[in-house]
Amino acid sequence: MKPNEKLDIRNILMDLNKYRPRRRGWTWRDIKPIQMGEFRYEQVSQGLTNFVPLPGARYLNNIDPQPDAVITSEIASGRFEDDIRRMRMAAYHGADHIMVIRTAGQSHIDGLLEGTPQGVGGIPITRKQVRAQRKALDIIEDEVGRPINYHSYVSGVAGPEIAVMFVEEGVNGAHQDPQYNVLYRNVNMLRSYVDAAESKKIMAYGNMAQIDGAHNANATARDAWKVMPELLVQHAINSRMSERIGISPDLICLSTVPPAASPSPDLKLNLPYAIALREFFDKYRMRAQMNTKYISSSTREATVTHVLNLLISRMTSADIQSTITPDEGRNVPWHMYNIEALDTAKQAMAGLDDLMSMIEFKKEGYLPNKVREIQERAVLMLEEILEMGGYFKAVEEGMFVDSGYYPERSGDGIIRKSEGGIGNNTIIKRASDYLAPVTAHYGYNNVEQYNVEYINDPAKLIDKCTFEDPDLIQYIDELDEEDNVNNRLDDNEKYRSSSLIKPEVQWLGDGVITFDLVFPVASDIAEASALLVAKNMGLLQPEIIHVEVLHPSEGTRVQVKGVLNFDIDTSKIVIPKKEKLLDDDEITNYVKKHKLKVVAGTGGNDEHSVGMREILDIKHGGIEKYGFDYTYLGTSVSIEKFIDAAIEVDADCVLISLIISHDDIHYKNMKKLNDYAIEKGVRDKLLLIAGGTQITPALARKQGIDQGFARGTKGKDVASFIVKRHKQIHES
Ligand code: Z98
Repeated sequence: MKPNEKLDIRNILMDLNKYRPRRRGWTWRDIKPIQMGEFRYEQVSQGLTNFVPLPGARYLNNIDPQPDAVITSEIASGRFEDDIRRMRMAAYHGADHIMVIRTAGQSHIDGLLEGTPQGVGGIPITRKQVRAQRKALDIIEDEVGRPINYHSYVSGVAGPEIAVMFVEEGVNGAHQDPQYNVLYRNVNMLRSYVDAAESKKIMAYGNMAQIDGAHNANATARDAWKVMPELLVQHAINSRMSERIGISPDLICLSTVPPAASPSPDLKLNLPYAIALREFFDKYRMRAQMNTKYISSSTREATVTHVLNLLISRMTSADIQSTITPDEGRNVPWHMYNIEALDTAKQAMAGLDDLMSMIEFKKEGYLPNKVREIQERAVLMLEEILEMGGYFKAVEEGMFVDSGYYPERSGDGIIRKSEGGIGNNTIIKRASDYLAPVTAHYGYNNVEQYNVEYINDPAKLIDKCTFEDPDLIQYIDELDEEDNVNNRLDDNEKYRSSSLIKPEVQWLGDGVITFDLVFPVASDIAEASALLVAKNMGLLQPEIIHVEVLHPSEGTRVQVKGVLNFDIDTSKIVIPKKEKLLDDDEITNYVKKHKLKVVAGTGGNDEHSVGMREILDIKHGGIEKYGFDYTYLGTSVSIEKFIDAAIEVDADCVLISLIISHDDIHYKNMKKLNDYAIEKGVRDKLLLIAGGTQITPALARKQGIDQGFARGTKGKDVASFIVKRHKQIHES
């Protein structure tokens, strides 16, 4: 695949029955310090072959340092075929852990689903869907040049069946934690632990990474920061069980979330917790999820929480860094939020590279005292659980997700009965001659009664099982005639195979757009007005997705979404031709021959000089390299001074950088520049060029200057333009 080619979903679906995964098991990043451009990075991994760098990287030769931690993108649009395209976007932005959220209620389904029905809040996890996504990820990982881990959930009443299917299909990681079933899905406790034993054994065989479910306690508890001691207990129960069953400690990942979020004193609460956790569980891996409990629909707020959490990840450790934030608060899992969150992690982690080689934690005082206190509370809780008669008894007594700070108790913990819940009474004791001729099976299997040679390899009794011979797998295609991927692809085929497009947020052709408005009124009137705007714009299904008070009476910001009901025919669009640039030698020879001179600076009250230096300095490929003689006037230069200086040094061209755009000041200054050059009688022999992020070239020319250069301009664009225009004027 080339970056400019689209993934063909129909092609991925073709011959899926013959697809075989390339590998089993989890892959960590290949971590090694790298010199990248001008900078040395310590906490980094190998770079990508194809990638989309951070926006600011354009000033740094488009470097794209990849952090040491595996980076997760959680994806769940309800249609797996659209999620495949999003996975590709995510991989280009640095995700190598694609976690697929499953559809609401699947944890209560006692068996595997087949086909590819459309999901709600996630996608139905089925063999066909898993296979198609793993196959697509093979293509995507070749493109980016890095293995990508594929992940979903092995909890719920079909845990062991799903675990088997995952190992068969090359799924690389999964959530597995019986406590999740018990507390949040009310699945019977005994059944959950029996299933977990089997599931973990299978995951261990498949070298899958396991993520536990402790983080759900702080998402559920009323005062999340009070649940810290319990979180340690939950991690202990699941990780110890997993290791005893055979999962390698290197693949046991503790799902940790900083329990509090600003405006609470974030670091004071979360840092001691993170240290307490890492000290107790140093042989396991940390999967750092961000706090999702205290976020609203503000993506900005979510991003700040995410960055503070990333700081904790950098100060302690994170082997897997999650990037879920803006989606979770809005419940709108859209492409752009996946990508925003990935960029947030990438940017913050690169920015915080090697932090701990420069600072250290205090060895006395608040921090170590608090760490110790959390650990002591956790140990006390575990001791009380043992005294009570063990885990099941403790759950019956409501010991978990109680909002008191242990040993304080509020009496609002989740209570489950050993005899209750989904799947109660479904455990059948194995008969004394029980036999399951399969690879990776928990508990006794009596193989020696049949063939003592196969005691460690029971599948040999039937030659092979599906783990050794994938041809034995029953691949079932679509079962539902209506609700399947073929129909969905047919429905929006025109957006795949014609020149028609529509904007989208999550599904091809969904037509959803969003926009921001500010009204000078209180929020209730602003919301109603925003809906009226959407209606008058012709949008279908208008909805308010976010409201922020700028001032109780002076202003309200409203974000609106709606659906466009027309297509855009790209074959009818006239795309402005890109200016063909002269080659380097031609520019250099001309500049030298004519001894071209330039005066440059940032105009008006503008202090932003980075962009201008990029255009001028030889180091960044600026015009200096072509032999231009330039006079740099500095920042906040008056408009008159540009022209006066040009006259003084007999320059051929003025370069003015205008970043600030409030009240169109950038355009006003361009006009002023042109007027003053005319007034001074030098307009004919002086080229006037403006640059800045908010400049539209056509609007710049309208102010009378020769050209405007917008975001992304390089020195060569400017140099080539000056030479061409100079030639036109002087050689025609
Ligand atoms: C996350 N976005 O962790 P159903 N098993 C465990 C879980 O933690 C979860 C599930 C299963 C969060 C999601 N976790 C929270 C141990 C969910 C999900 O199908 O929703 O019940 O399973 O990344």
